[in-house]
Amino acid sequence: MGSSSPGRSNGSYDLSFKITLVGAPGVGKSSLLASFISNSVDVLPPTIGVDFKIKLLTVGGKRLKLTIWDTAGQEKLRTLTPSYYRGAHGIILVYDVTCRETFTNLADIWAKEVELYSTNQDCVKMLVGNKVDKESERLVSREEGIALAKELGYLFLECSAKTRENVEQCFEELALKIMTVPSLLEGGSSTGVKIKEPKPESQPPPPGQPSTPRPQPEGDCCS
Ligand SMILES: Nc1nc2c(ncn2[C@@H]2O[C@H](COP(=O)(O)OP(=O)(O)O)[C@@H](O)[C@H]2O)c(=O)[nH]1
Ligand SMILES: [Mg+2]
Repeated sequence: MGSSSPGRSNGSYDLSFKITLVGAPGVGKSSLLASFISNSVDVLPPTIGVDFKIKLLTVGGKRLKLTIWDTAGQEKLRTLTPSYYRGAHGIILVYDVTCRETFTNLADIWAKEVELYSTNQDCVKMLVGNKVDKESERLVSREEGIALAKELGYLFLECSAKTRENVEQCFEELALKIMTVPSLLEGGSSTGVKIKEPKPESQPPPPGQPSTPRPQPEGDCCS
């Protein structure tokens, strides 16, 4: 991961940020990323191996390079490794507004993982409720989302990867917030300032290699 220092070699961007997407299987993480990257949400192949995509965009007058890490299906067994979180400037925690379990899991599981593994102390987090196009099937209210985000100290947005409603705003608002955090702009993020030691058994596998599953697989209520 490149640092956030300005003036990278090819001069095509001012700042480089790593953003990680997490959340239960089926909430629409890959769709959200595809929607943001390509402006289309065609049927996606299953994610295999470590997956990240790069998008260049201008936010707040700065040319940004966003490297966005998607989980590679490991979230089904909750085997995300520290490499997903290491050096992240921003983390988007996604739930499905039509699946309550994905919302309760965020506070119980994913927010704790994020706290454990994110190496940038001031890493910006955002709670995102996806699939708002399915309004008639909604089971998590906007107010509940706002309340949880407030409790956790996260940014909050609702969006639809399908209609693209608020998709760009998710990434732009996150990037704008990152740009207000001096410690995230001072470089050094490429190595990460470790504030907590990851669990010894949770070292990341090489890309494409499966990691050792933890017990208690999480069910997928949304697919
Ligand atoms: N209606 C609707 N379906 C969505 C949306 N986002 C994702 N999906 C669907 O939800 C399913 C899971 O999406 P996927 O991106 O694979 O979820 P992931 O496991 O979190 O990466 C797929 O069938 C998607 O087409 C959305 O905003 N609205
Ligand atoms: Mg996926």
